[in-house]
Amino acid sequence: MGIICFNVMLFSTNTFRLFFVAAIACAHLIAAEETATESERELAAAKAGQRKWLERFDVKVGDNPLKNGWEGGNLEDGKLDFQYIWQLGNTFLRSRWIPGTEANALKKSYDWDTSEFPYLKWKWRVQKFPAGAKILEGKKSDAAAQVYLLWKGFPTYYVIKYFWATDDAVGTVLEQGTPLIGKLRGVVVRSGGKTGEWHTESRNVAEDFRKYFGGDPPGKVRGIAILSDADETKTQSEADYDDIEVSKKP
Ligand SMILES: [Ca+2]
Repeated sequence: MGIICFNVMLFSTNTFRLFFVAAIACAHLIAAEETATESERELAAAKAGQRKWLERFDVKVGDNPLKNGWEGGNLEDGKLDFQYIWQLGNTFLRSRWIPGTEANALKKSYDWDTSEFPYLKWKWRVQKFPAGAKILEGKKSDAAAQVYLLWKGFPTYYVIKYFWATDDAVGTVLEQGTPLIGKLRGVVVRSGGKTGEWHTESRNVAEDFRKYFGGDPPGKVRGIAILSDADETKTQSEADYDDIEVSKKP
C-alpha cells in the first residue's frame, strides 16, 4: 500500500489540490488497512485466548490518563505531562519530562499471571533522548522511555525495568535494592537509534524474572508503570507508548 500511495502522490503533482487530496486518501487507506489487519489479528488471538490487551490508549484526544485507570507515579511534586495523540486513525500516549521534576511517570494496577501469559509486548518510540545519559551512573541515570513491572512478595517487592537508553549497550543491567526493601533489576532492551520511529518489544517476563532474581515470581504481576526522565542530566526526555499486551506466545 505504501508504494502504491507513493506513486499516486508522485504522479499527482499537477496541482497542489490534487496532491493534497491524494495524500489524504492514501492516509485513510493506510489507516483502514492497518486497522483491518490489526482487528483481524486481535480477533483471532482473542478468540484463541492467546493474549489480553493491557492498554491501547484508544480514547478521546484531550482525555486525562488519570481518569482512565492510570495513577501519577511522580509522588514528589505531582507535575505530569502526558497527552493522547491521534495520528492515522490511531491514538497513543505521549510522555514528556517536565524540567525541574524528578520523573514523568504513570502507573496502573494490573494483575496478571506470568505462568499463563509469560510475554509482555508493547510499542514505543523516542522523540527526545536525554543527552549524555548513562544508566549505571547515578548522576547521569536517565532514559527517554522505561516500562516497569511490580511483584509484591513478602517481605520483598520485586521490580523489573525495561529501558530504552540513550547509548548504553543492550543487555546492560542495573541492580538496586535490598531484600528488606525491594529488589530492582533494570535491563537495557533498546539503545539510541532514530527518534520518531516506532519499535515493538516482546519480553518473556517469567524468564526475565528467573534470570534476574534467581527464582519464580512471587505470584502475579501487580502493576505496570511507564516513565521518562532527564532530572540527572538536566536535558530532555520524551517518548510515545501504545499497544501494551500480555500473551502466551511472543
Ligand atoms: Ca492506540
